[in-house]
Amino acid sequence: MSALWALAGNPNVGKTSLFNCLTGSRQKVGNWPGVTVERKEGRVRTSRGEALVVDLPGIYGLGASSVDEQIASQFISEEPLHGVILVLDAAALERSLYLALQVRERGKRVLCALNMVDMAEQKGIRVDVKGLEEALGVQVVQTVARSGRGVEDLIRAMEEAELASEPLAVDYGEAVGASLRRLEGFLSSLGPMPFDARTGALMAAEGDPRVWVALGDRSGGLDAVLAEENRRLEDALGMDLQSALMERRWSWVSALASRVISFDPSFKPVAT
Ligand code: GDP
Ligand code: K
Ligand code: MG
Repeated sequence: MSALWALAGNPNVGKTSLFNCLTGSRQKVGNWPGVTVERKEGRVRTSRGEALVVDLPGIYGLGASSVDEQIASQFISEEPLHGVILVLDAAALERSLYLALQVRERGKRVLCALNMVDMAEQKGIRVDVKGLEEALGVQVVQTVARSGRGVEDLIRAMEEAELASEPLAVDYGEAVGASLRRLEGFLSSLGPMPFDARTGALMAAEGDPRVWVALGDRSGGLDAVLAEENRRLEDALGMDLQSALMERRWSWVSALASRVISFDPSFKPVAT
């Protein structure tokens, strides 16, 4: 069986362009089950055989608040993936990093395509690729999907990269960290779930309805546990768990962005 990869990222970062570069004409186009959202899959020839790549709808996070998010995050969560090719926009990197954090936080194996490096160069933006790799625990390949630059490197990385599956550990601080651990403990006590307890705790904290669906009639106590944690955090931080989680993630993202993005000091914008 060929290795299955998901191609994921924000809207308009070049996923479909990259998909076309990777698969050429070896594509199959259809719809996602039950909806009229286009589903593309294609085959990539590698030196080790073949890989199957699925082009996912563009998303900003792994929630379930739109059909696109439901399709993409369910695919990433539930399919037996070899890895996720996460497409990042080098010219608007900060926005891309929230999704990267979320996917890595769930312990998914990720290979990053830092796309649009031509646009970044034109704007005098430099990205510290090594720093990005270390912070996310991923390999980063620079690409220009419009011209095909870097695509051979990406295919080689799909064959050879040792992708970390250890979940990224974000420091949420004492209060939020403790709430997440209690939620995790509660979920573990309910018996087997389709995702690990840490992922379940994060999803429950985000209000992702799929946790409630997965737990079915075992979900009874979850609302009470969440209400209790929200009360604690309102007292300690003045916000509920979901807001605290988002705030901490955005500050993690913006700290990382300011470490790895810089501007070429000799850059002069071209007069138009
Ligand atoms: P998707 O929404 O993520 O699937 O993005 P698309 O592949 O549809 O690309 C969005 C737009 O960006 C299109 O106009 C592409 O031609 C363009 N594009 C994609 N990759 C690159 C790139 O690396 N550099 C530049 N300059 N444009 C790109
Ligand atoms: K598009
Ligand atoms: Mg697309």
